[in-house]
Amino acid sequence: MRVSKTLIAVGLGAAIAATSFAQAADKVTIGFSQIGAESEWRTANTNDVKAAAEALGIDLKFSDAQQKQENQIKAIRTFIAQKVDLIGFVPIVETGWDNILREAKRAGIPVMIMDRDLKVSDDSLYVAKIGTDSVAEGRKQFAWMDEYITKIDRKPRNGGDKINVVILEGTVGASAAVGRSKGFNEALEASPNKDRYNILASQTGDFTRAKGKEVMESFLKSYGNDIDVLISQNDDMALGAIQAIEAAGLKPAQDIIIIGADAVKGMFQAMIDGKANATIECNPLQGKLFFETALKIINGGQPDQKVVYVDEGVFSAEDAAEVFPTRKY
Ligand code: GYE
Repeated sequence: MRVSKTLIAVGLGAAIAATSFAQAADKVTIGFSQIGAESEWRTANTNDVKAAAEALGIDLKFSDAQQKQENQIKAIRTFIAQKVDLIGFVPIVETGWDNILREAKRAGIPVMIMDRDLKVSDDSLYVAKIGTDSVAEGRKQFAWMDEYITKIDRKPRNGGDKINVVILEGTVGASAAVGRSKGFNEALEASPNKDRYNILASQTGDFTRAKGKEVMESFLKSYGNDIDVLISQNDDMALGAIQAIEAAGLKPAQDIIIIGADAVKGMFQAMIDGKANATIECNPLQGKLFFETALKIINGGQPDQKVVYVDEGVFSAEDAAEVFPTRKY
């Protein structure tokens, strides 16, 4: 029975169409809890999840948690009651998953994680994870900033002796925020240029454009002409911050160097328009690998690797126009 599920799921559309009604009813069912729609990245991720499931003939039960962990826990509980073949979810924050994952384990339903990392007391509570390496992304944000400051021989705007940096953090407790902060701070501490930087402020903008704008407005009010660099833990917050910077009569990408994360189209456009300097790629197209791995697990196999981090690049204003036509999200 398990084997025939794979054949149906990975078979061509025509093969699925040709199966009997009984076989079609035997489709693999996967429950997936997404965190919401906070960013352009997330929209691309959701679209990719839905398209990948459809391409593999999977019956996807998709649930949107509207940025609330409690909604994710409820959705997972519902999937358990529905006896789905596998549960997938994006952990909105790192902690607080032990109990619900134990419930899934007791019910014999395998769980897979997508995108963000989580911390559980027992790693056997999930079978596989497909995601992105946020610590590496934070390190790359520092490295790009440091090289660029050196390259253009940037001097502090306020005439002082430190390059002043503000940071827009992502959702509090989310691995994508925790990891990016960790990577950035580690790289800063380890840098021979450490002393040329001063972190003026670091605050959450919840990964949204609106919050990014709002928090940047307050940074500008407090630190006015001191700010040299904005490190934004995603592109959407950077795009909101650009509006605040322009409204304050400053030139984004010049007065304030802007470095984001995600590499979404909106940020490419901002770089092409000369309003942002760089973005560290975070690839949301994880659906195909995720569901192929899920099918393997459902049919009694093992994932090739328990944790897979997808490949990611770095893009700057210099190559934005050339790369833009090849971008998929
Ligand atoms: O960077 C951000 C999103 O978890 C990696 O979440 C993801 C982050 C992404 O909303 O834009």
